[in-house]
Amino acid sequence: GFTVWRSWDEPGGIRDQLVQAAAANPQVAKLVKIGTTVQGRDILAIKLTQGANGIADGSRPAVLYSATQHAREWISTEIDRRLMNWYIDRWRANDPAVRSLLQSTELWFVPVANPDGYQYTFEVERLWRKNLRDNNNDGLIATGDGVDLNRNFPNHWAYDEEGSSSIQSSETYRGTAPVSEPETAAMKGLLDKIGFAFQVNYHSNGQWLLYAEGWQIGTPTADDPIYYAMSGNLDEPAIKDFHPGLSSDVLYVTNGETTDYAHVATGALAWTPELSAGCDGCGFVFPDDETLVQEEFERNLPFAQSVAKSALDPDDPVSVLGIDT
Ligand code: 0X9
Ligand code: ZN
Repeated sequence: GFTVWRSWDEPGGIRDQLVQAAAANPQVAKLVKIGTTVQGRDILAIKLTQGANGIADGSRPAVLYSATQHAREWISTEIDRRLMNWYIDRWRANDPAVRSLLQSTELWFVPVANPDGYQYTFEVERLWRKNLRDNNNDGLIATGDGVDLNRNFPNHWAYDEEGSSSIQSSETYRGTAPVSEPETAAMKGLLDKIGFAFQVNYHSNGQWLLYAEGWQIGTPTADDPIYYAMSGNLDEPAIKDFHPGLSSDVLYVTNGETTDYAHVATGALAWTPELSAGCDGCGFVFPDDETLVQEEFERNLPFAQSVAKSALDPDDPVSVLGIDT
């Protein structure tokens, strides 16, 4: 067994932990089923806000921390899960800053946006990326199956072959239509319903802090000064040693990508942090090492907190955070 990593299905796994976190903290946490996967698993979100179960979803300024659209990127689930627990623990300990934050703001967590694929990486193929769509309908999951959930959103879906692929076996296969996948519909439904001020969509790896839009180089939204202010610069990045920048510019172009949709269709400012590998050459396989995982969490905590604090006044992080646009 692993020290750190837990699958979705196992007893005490991520699914159970989300259910239990909500059940144990009904005054601040609400479990929301946002959809059902191709194979029938629940897609689960947790909302944290004071009086979570007695107040309508989306009635306060909101932030979404999502993770593991790509099955193999386990560190992203772990960062998201630890962040959720950090807020719950601080709330339980009566931390005045967290109490006050959660009276005014909703923090949403989707630690596993692709539960089928995530489970598959524990049981069958550690480096699986996509969902478990049976592309050729042969009743089996094999190489060639799956849709890249981060290419299946409506914004500029299928815009070109560089940013996504029409070929089923490609790792960036976009699916047969925008939102063809139930996992995409679940995330899109949540984005549409809540209207988040910010989304932080954790992926791995490479230590990038990417912001939308990323469907072509020079996409005009990068002129939003708040992105610059909140992401920092090369000398002083908002996440230590993460290179900030427009996703298409510093990494590569994508289309049908999640944060582009969140930005253009729902008005969120949306980032894709590409978390650390954990060692030179570890790639997507972050070491099963509590110290390294906790270090990665602590590295990511300040930016996650800044985003949460800014939700109260998303147009003016300057006044909230004291940073200069
Ligand atoms: O390709 C992706 O979906 C993300 N990288 S990953 O290695 N985790 O697969 C990056 C998406 C960020 N958006 C753009 N680069 N436009
Ligand atoms: Zn990814």
